Amino acid sequence: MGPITTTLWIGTAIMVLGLLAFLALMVKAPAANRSFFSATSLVALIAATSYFAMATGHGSVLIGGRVFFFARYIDWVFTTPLLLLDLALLAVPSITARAGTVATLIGADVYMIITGLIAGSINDPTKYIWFASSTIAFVVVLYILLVQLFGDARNRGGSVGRLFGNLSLLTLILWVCYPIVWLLGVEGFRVLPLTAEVVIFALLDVVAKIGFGFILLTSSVISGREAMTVRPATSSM
Ligand code: RET
Repeated sequence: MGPITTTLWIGTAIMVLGLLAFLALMVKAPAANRSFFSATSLVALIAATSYFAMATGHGSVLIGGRVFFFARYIDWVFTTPLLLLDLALLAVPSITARAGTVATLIGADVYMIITGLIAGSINDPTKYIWFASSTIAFVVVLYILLVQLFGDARNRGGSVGRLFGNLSLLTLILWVCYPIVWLLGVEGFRVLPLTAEVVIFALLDVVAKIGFGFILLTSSVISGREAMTVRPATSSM
């Protein structure tokens, strides 16, 4: 088994373990905070599925002699909106009160991944037009997250504001790495060999999904060890 397949199997195992840990944490969680556990567990499940597909050779195709892991984008198109939903649920007491903002956030995010998928599957220079479109949508996502939702979270004050601050900073740092690795990797300028790209994406995916999930779900705000201040509007969704 080569280093790429080994990495993909390790990725699968970590995502499955993360899923089991999140489900175990959900059992003890206050009912009002269950949405965070369901959304984050679904992120781990989808990632485990995608890594399994890639490890077994069913998540990639050859395009002009280069391996293209299309399964990543199927993963990201579902998991990045779910991660953003976690952050939005944290920032606003009721998602419905910010329905327009959250819809724009998730719409821009889905556009970012779909245009990224097209960019990744093209072998001529028009791919950079798709890359640029994707990047513009990424800037919109970051703006809504770091300016609009951050403002909402700060207004909620205390530990919710602090948790949102930490998680959105982690999100900013990790998510910015994705287009950079993509550009340096085999989809872009080929500075990184495929093995390095697969390893770096696996590390990013584990921290952005499982690391993020642990920080969120074990926080006193969400796990219920603190007087409940977060009430996602699950009943009105
Ligand atoms: C692509 C290439 C085109 C330009 C941009 C990209 C951004 C991808 C991002 C992915 C985030 C993934 C996460 C996954 C799992 O947790 C599609 C690489 C802007 C931001 C966080």
